[in-house]
This record gives sequence, structure tokens and C-alpha cells, in this order.
Amino acid sequence: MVSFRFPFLFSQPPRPPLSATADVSSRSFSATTTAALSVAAALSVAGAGVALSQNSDNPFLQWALNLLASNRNGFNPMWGSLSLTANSSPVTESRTGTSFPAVLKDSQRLLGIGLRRKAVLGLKNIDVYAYGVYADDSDVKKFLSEKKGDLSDDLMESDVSMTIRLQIVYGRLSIRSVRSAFQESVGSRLNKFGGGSDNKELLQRFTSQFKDEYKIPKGSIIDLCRERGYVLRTMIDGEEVGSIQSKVLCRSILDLYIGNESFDSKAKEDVELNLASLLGK
Ligand code: DAO
Ligand code: DAO
Repeated sequence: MVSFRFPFLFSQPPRPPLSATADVSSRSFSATTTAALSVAAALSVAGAGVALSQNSDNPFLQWALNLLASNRNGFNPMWGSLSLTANSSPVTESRTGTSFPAVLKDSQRLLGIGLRRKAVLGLKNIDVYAYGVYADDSDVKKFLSEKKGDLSDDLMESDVSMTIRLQIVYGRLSIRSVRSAFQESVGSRLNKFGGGSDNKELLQRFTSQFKDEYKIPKGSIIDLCRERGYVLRTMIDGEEVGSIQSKVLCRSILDLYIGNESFDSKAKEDVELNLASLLGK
């Protein structure tokens, strides 16, 4: 079991509803963000009434201020000192009460958690699953020593071993609805990142792994693992259901969770905060 020496950052709930959450996800982010993070921590600890200017000359300060603003209703001012890896305690996704272990497979650390919701009949949103984003610790260190641009964009492009763990919270999920949701969400990403004519075939190959007889009741755990060499391996409750080697498929899946239009901007923020906290260590 590896031991993590790093502080572990999570913006802790309660949070406003997803729709009310400001989206900071498209802002650029780089190594110097650590400076902005210290600013954010200092400001939040001081509880300062910060005037948020949209025209700041310093993009990192702006980023930190926006982050603060977006979390104002539930931001824990002590996040800078939260150390969750010290004892490797699980982290709970507050809206669903779903708990995620801090470490998977002995070497992958939890970097962020989020919630996938879906509007049914254009009316109410149902909570479908909570998810955790994990990445291999030594891959991450290597990645951070080489990285240049936007943290989550680079992470999605990289060959860092990662796992997205989904924990089903909706009790009436059918394989049919999974397939159709998947075709919509992953299909649109494949078109965006792949652009090729084999997208349909790829989608077909992926969805054909999900046999009609599978059941995914509330509490089921689905691991979407990106393994070295861009292999996407899918596990349901610890049982492998298949694996597919495709860089664009891996990229598209990760984009659902930590991309610019991810299901929950909070997970992406968590991931970026945690990666930033590891920079320079
Ligand atoms: O019962 O009509 C309904 C709502 C179904 C919502 C399905 C959302 C599926 C999301 C994908 C889940 C992947 C594990
Ligand atoms: O939430 O829209 C989405 C995409 C979900 C992708 C998850 C796919 C894994 C499905 C496992 C199926 C189990 C039979």
C-alpha cells in the first residue's frame, strides 16, 4: 500500500443545485495556479468580502476568485487544510450520500467526485449515479513534471492510468436506457474528438458489451478504467465486461466527467485543485 504524503483537497458540501453552480471549468489553468490557490485560501479563510472583477489582469487570481464565488454558498473555508489522504478516509458525495474510497487498486488516488443527473421528460432531474475520478499516483507525478497547459485537458490526453467509478443511485435503470444515454453523451464526444466514420462502429462495439441480461440495481459499481496504451476496461461490481483499445473512446469517456461540459463542474474543480496541490511537491 503506498502512502500519500500530500494534502488532499475537496470543496466540501452543502452545495447549491447543479444548475446554480457557476462554471469555472473553461478557464485556463497552469502551474502558477498554485499561487492563485494560496490567494483563494487566504481570502476564504479571512472571509473577505471580495469584489469580483471580471476584468482582472491576472488570470490566475481571476480563476481563484471565480472558484471562490462559485463555491460561496457552501465552500468550506478550511479546505486548504483538509487532509483526507493522511488517514485515507473515504469521501462522501453529499447529495447522494455515496461514499468513495480515497485509494483504488493500491495506487490510484481519488481526485474528485461528482453527480450525474438526467432530466426525464424535460421535467424533473433524477440522480442517476455519483462518480469518483481516480488516477495513478506515480503516473500523475510524472505527468505533472512534464505538463504545460490546461491540467484536466492534458490529463485527458495523457496516458495516465485512471478510473472513473460510477455508483448507481437511481433504482430503475435499464440497460436500454443506459445504451441510449450512452449513445447520446459519448456519441457526441466521439464526433467531437474523433470526427471519423468509424465512430458508429466504436460506439456499437462499446455498447454491445452491455448484454440485456445485466442488471444494474441501485448500489452497483461500474469502473471505467483507462489502462496504459489507451485501453478502456469496463467492470461491473468487480467483474470485467470487456475492454477496447481506443484513444478517442478513452478521451470521450473522460470528457464526460472532467471535460469542459462535464456532468458536474465540481468534479472537474476538485481534480484541478488536487492536481494543483501536487504541483511542485
Ligand atoms: O427511467 O426513464 C427513466 C430514466 C432513465 C434515465 C437513464 C439515464 C442513464 C444514464 C446512463 C447510466 C450509465 C450507467
Ligand atoms: O452517463 O451518459 C452517461 C454515460 C455513461 C457511461 C457509462 C457506461 C457504462 C455502462 C455500463 C453498463 C452496464 C450494463
